[in-house]
Amino acid sequence: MKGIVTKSTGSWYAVRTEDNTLYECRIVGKFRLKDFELTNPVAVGDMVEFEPEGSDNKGLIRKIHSRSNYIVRQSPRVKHHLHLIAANIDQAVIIVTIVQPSLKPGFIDRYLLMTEPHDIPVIIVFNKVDLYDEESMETLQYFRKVYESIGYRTCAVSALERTGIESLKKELIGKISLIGGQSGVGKSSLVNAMFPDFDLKTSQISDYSGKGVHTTTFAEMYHLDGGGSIIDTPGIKTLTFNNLTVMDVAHNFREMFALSVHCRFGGSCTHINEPQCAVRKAVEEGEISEIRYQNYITIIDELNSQNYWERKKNM
Ligand SMILES: Nc1nc2c(ncn2[C@@H]2O[C@H](COP(=O)(O)OP(=O)(O)OP(=O)(O)O)[C@@H](O)[C@H]2O)c(=O)[nH]1
Ligand SMILES: [Mg+2]
Ligand SMILES: [Zn+2]
Repeated sequence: MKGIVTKSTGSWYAVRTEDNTLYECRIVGKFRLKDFELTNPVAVGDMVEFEPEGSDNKGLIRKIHSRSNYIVRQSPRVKHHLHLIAANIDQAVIIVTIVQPSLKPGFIDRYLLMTEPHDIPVIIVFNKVDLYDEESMETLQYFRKVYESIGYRTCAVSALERTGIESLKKELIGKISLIGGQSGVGKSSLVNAMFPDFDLKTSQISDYSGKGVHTTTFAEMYHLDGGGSIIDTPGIKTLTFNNLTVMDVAHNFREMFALSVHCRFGGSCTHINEPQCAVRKAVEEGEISEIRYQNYITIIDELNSQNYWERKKNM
């Protein structure tokens, strides 16, 4: 039988067939992605073939159909494993907020390193605008400009006061959208504001410390009445990238990659200290955002020191 994976807990998977029957499926055997082992071989959004077992809607996944794209991160638990977040999506909606919790420097850029390799369209949503003071509003305008100038859609909303909710909802109908972001930014609240029927669990303001408590623990797909679906995901604390090379990072900061044809070393320039680097020149001249470049450098430094320790260990 054929179905789509709508929930992944790591030990079992909910699979929905075309006639809307839900099966609880297991998987046997090891699956890999490139050279990495996966903590969860099957992702929400995967199309699978499974064999029903017994009579109580249980099943065994036999085959995963090839994916049009996927979002993958370094496993937060096992360093050299990868964790699939979702597959076969039409767009990623990155939810952030300037306050409560405050926006982690570089978080958006790190998230974009998961969507860019597959050219997945992105909407960056700034939530909780009801809480922003004048300074936060300025920060909001600044970030919106940075990301819109390099071609990402952005919007500012409040799940609490329902600001901007209807226009965001329009962007989601008919598409498969991944909803991602730090914990506590209001991912589930926003989904509830747009689609009250889902009634997703959210954390209460009273037990919410400002840090994020991981109210959503598994990725889960919800079907939209008007067509399409959304995938609510657990909050992310940190994103690191031992699955990427320095060049992968360089090629997936889109405005830098676009300029690299003018670098002396072209597509192999890392834009750090090579001579005649068009990217560094553009940063100096204000054409590339200083903050994007700083975040880029931080990620490259992280990878280089990781590689250094790996080499030491293997000597
Ligand atoms: N003031 C304000 N609070 C909000 C808004 N949206 C969400 N919240 C609050 O933020 C807290 C976290 O909301 P959730 O929807 O559970 O956040 P989440 O991103 O799904 O969190 P995880 O599931 O842990 O990743 C809750 O206390 C919400 O009431 C908003 O627009 N304004
Ligand atoms: Mg949630
Ligand atoms: Zn360069």
